[in-house]
Amino acid sequence: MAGLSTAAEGPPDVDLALEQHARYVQALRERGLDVIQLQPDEAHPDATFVEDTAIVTERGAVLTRPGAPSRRGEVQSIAQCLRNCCAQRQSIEAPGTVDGGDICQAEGHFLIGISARTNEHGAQQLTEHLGRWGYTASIIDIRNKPALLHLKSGIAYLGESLWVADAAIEGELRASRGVDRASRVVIVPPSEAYAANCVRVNDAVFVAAGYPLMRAALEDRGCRAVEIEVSEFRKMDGGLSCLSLRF
Ligand code: CIR
Repeated sequence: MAGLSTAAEGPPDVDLALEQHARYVQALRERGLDVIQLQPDEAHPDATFVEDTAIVTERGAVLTRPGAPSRRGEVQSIAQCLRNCCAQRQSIEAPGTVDGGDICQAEGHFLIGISARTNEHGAQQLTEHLGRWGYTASIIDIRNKPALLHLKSGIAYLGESLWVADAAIEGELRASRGVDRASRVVIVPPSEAYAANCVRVNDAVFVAAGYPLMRAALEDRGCRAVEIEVSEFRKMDGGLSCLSLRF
């Protein structure tokens, strides 16, 4: 695989990655989701991280313009696919850039991370599109947190005012509009920072396998934690949320 990576963990084992992906898809189905699987896209080695190409809401979808030029061609196939699922579609236009990994929805509010991938123009355009559909949005600047590729590398919203946050970003999260005082925040142990990228899927929370402290912390909060192996995607800086667009 020739995708983008800063992980310095060596190249992924492609056969194992395919196995892990198949198990991820199976786990989504077991939680009651219908899954549309796209064909492999040989020209775009990061295309498996579909989350970055669109923001899909109940009221419409925004196709992104990914911050990494090598990923911009991924959007076309997602646009094609979403044509059948979302009547309302908008797009981020140059000079705006947005990666879906920087967008965290919490009920009717969206947190938008300004990062190396998502810029202010993109955030502004996205805020306007979402606003037309009745959603609010606010910004968290993570450019001074190089360990976080995307906002959702460091935070997750699990519903019912329950959040997960990397210690490095907890303060910014708590200060954000959309995060009320009643919110509960699970702080991710620094040794398990990668596991901050977890995902609520109906009655379960998917958490990366191999992070026992995070799993226990989620279970302490009453979550049904389901461990998913994503070691080969971690090598490409990807995580659980990046591998699907859920709506
Ligand atoms: C990239 O650098 O764009 C990919 N190798 C990883 C993208 C991961 N996506 C995400 O966290 N939403």
